[in-house]
Amino acid sequence: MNDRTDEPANFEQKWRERWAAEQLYRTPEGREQPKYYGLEFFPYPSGEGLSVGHLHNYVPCDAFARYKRLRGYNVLHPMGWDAFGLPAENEAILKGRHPHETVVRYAAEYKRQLVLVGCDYDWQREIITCAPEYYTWTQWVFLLLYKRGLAYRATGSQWWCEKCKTILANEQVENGACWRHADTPVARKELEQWYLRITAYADDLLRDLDLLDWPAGIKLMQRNWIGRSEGLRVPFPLVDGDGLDALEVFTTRPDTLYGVTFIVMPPEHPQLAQLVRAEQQAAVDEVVRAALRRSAIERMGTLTQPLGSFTGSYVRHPLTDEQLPVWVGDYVLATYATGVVMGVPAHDQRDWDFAQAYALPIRQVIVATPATPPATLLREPLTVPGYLVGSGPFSGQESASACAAISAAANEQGWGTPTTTYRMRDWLISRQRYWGPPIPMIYCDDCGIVPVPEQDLPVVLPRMTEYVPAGDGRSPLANNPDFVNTLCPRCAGPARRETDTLDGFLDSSWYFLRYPNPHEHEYPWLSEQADHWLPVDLYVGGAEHAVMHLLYVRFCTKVFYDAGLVKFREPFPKLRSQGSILHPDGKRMSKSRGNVITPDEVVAQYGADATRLFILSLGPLELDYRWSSEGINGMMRFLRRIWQWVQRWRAMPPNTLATTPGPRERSQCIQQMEHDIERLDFHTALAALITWHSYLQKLPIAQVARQTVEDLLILLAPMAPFLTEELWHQLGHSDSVHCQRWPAWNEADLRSERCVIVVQVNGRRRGLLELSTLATQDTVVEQALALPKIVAALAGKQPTRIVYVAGRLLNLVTDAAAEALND
Ligand code: ANZ
Ligand code: ZN
Ligand code: ZN
Repeated sequence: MNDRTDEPANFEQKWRERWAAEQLYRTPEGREQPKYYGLEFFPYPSGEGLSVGHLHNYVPCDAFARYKRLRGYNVLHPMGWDAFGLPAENEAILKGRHPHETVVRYAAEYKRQLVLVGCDYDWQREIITCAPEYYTWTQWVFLLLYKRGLAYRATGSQWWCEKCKTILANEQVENGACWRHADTPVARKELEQWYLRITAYADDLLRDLDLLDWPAGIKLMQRNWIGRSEGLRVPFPLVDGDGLDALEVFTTRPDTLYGVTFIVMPPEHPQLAQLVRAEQQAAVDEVVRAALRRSAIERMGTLTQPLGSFTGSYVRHPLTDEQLPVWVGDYVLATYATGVVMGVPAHDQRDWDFAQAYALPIRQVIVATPATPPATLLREPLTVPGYLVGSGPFSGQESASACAAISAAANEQGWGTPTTTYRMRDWLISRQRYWGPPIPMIYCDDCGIVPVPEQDLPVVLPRMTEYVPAGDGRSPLANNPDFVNTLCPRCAGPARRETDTLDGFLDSSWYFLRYPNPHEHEYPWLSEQADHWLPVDLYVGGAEHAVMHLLYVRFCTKVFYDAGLVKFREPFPKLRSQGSILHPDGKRMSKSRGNVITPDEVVAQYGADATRLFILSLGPLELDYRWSSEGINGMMRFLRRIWQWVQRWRAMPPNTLATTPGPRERSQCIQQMEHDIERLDFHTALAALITWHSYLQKLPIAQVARQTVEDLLILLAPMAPFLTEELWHQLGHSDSVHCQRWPAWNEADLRSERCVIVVQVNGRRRGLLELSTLATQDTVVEQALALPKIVAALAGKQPTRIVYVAGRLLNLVTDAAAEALND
């Protein structure tokens, strides 16, 4: 008896092959059923392969797509490869291979691992961004942006990483270092580059955040990243400007205008040299040199002493006509707003620190309560709003109304302009690297910049053996004369191609539109398909993409919408992020630490179903968890119990009399599972199923109807697809368990036992709730909070304490009341 048929190794591989051969997960063509489009961030296939950590993204999404299929949805659940870009190229360089080779190999390996754990992707729709069939349309997207005035070329001082040997977008600079090379401080380099005008969509991107069902943290990061500020621009006329007439500042606190005692410009300011007087030159040069060595964090933070020096120039205050000194200071950002700050040390922390460091005058113009005189000696800046003093005609007003009044006066009298500024910059899209779609632009001496005509796409990335960047600021494509030299599409004269390539984030900014028609030759996507499948119903991926990918893809979608190419403004109305899976020792898994656990080793030992169940049993998706072999062992025991129970049932003589036992337990289980799975709470859905099975297991097997066994298998199928398929066939079926219908629960089964719960707010009776006796505390609270009378009684407050006497009484206590009770 060494032939254990319940060993997963004996049946899992069989089903992998059969499902693939039968194309079980092929996306249906029909339009009668409701659609479900589920998507996970497509990975960049790296040589390390998948770790079990990646499964925390893919397995719950897979189980959910399977569940949706059983619920009668037409499911589109595709997978592809984000294969262009720096990480893929760097890895190929490291391995001494060509990226063309490595990405294809790595992608095949990822696919094998995803199939291994039972993922149900429709592989007919697999896409890879480095294939000409795909990047034709990435180049087309760039041309679309160009035609709409959203792509432009400009020279600027850019962040350069010495290790990546390329320009980085602002988003790719973290703490003054490269996002991929934390040990490599970025440097400034002057280059002519292509930009995408994402700032034109700043307000739309901000406003539509309200439409999104996304994790609050990610929305907040986007909001901060966009960084909208309303304020006033004020030019301060120069006393002796040597050709320059004024320095314009931006302030969000016009109410502090009378408190300005100096003006500060950053070391990078283009007009700085013009303003420095001979006596100050040496000191200013020293500050500029020292500042450029500091990281952005050091410069902007309040922890380090600001560096500064007087320039020797003065401006005039537009209202008081007073002369104010112009300083250079490294806490001012050259790229934010106007790049010049009015120093109000009495009311701004950084200005205060600067004034303290360089003994500059401090003038208080805001007081906390009306009509109090300013302090004789201010000990710290008063940064909160208050009432104006020493502010001419505006004295006595409260900060908010003074801001409005001063802005209006500035506008009327012409000495200032109310404006909105954004922290976000335009998206720097050119890379001086080989591994990306060539930017489809041509330079002609006679015609200037000429876009490649659409019918000439793709501009094929030539195969080059020398693709490693030299670090001279030029793309390796510049060394390929066959690529560079071309004819001008307009005048047919000799011309040169753009040799920079597109940032990898453009590839991922439209890929979700490709899956509905991955093999389309004439268009990037077909509206008939896009209108049907999009937007994506559920998008799941790591929170590390909060600002880059997730902002760019929203921007591109809005451009497509404005161009009439899609009917929706947001690609992903619902987003979830999964937490990490840590090694049992609590550390992150990484190849350098040598602690990566692979799906291969785990599946070989426990089987794919037990691996899946363990991941699904962990808890809320967004949290981090440790890997644990005890946990998987527990899941393996559960699967074995199911197996043995079904075998016992099969061994019974056919019994047509058995009726469905415990209808209430059954309905309760199904109802609970639906509720939980819709929230991706597979851990509690699984618990409900285990509870039902424990109940059934205690019954004499002769009392169990075939229907009950089959229901149980279907309910388990999304989570444990292999075992359920095997048992389903053992029950005599020839079709797949994954093509069945999710069993229905019965209202009547649950209704039988109801109870009436008294709902109190702060101990006073405010309403009644009739519910099933089985309702959990969460459900009771949820429903109580929806009662109009309770909403009224709470008056917008959140209960801070909840007292629940099961089936009888619920008391919601708010903070204020709790405090009153304590008094
Ligand atoms: C005077 C003032 C007085 C300010 C006060 C604040 C408080 P947010 O809200 O982030 O937009 N600022 C303007 N441009 C800057 C630059 N290029 N680099 C560094 N700081 C700059 O910040 C706007 C405020 O940041 C502006 O308002 C300005 O300081 C400063 F009691 O002006 B304020
Ligand atoms: Zn780098
Ligand atoms: Zn020409």
